[in-house]
Amino acid sequence: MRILMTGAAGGVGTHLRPRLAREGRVLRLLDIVPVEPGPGEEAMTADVTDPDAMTKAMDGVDAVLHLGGHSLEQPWADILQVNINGTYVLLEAARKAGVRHVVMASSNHAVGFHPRMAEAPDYLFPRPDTFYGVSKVTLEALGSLYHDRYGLAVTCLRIGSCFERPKDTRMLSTWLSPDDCARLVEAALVADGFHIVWGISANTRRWWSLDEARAIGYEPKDDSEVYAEEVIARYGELDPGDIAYSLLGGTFCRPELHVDNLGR
Ligand code: 15L
Repeated sequence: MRILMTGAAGGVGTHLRPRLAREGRVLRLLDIVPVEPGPGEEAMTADVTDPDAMTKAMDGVDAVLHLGGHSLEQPWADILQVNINGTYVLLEAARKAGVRHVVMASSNHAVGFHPRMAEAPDYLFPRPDTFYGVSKVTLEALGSLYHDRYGLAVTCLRIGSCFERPKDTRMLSTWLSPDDCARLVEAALVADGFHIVWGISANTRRWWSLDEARAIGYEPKDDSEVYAEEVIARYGELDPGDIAYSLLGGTFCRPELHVDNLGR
């Protein structure tokens, strides 16, 4: 089995590479910056918005894991080209190559302006908090289209915060451990149909449902609670009046994230 991983040099890609390694599996690592392949890996330096390069990248591929694109807020033109057009180019190349399964990194920021709730349901209606969030809504919409129109199996992961450990108090709720991320990706890589699932660990303080992710076979094993004492001692409890606590997207919802303030 050959899996094409876009955005392989990024944070999530770097966590996943060793965790997705399997006997008989080849990971084709694609990124805009060069990546050094290890055993069981092959690498390709390419831009996801380049249709010819993406056609080549799909050759002999059974499944795609799309992590490429901007992972934070950027000016509209960059989001449009890299995240939105890049996802279209990728899906189009996958369809033409007859790739069966596509797993894509969406984000909690697709729904970031929803108020925090005890357990937000799966398939929560889009309420993006940034242009970046809009691009994740579009990614989900494109995935839905390519499933319904062309029959691709597509799973979109509304990832919370995928880091080695929670970096602040909000992440006690939104954390996805790298090991659980790999478990979720493994389940998604063989899921049929179209799904949008939350990408979080089994955090005691989680704000989001795990039902749909469990329905495709994800069994999270980690819980951020083991870090709670240390994180709270350092950062304190979340202030209920703060956007970081009252809205799902946290600080991405802050007015100062307006694109005029991004230095361009
Ligand atoms: C995301 O979508 C970002 O890519 C990541 O850097 C984190 O900030 C994460 O969301 C989050 O909400 O913690």
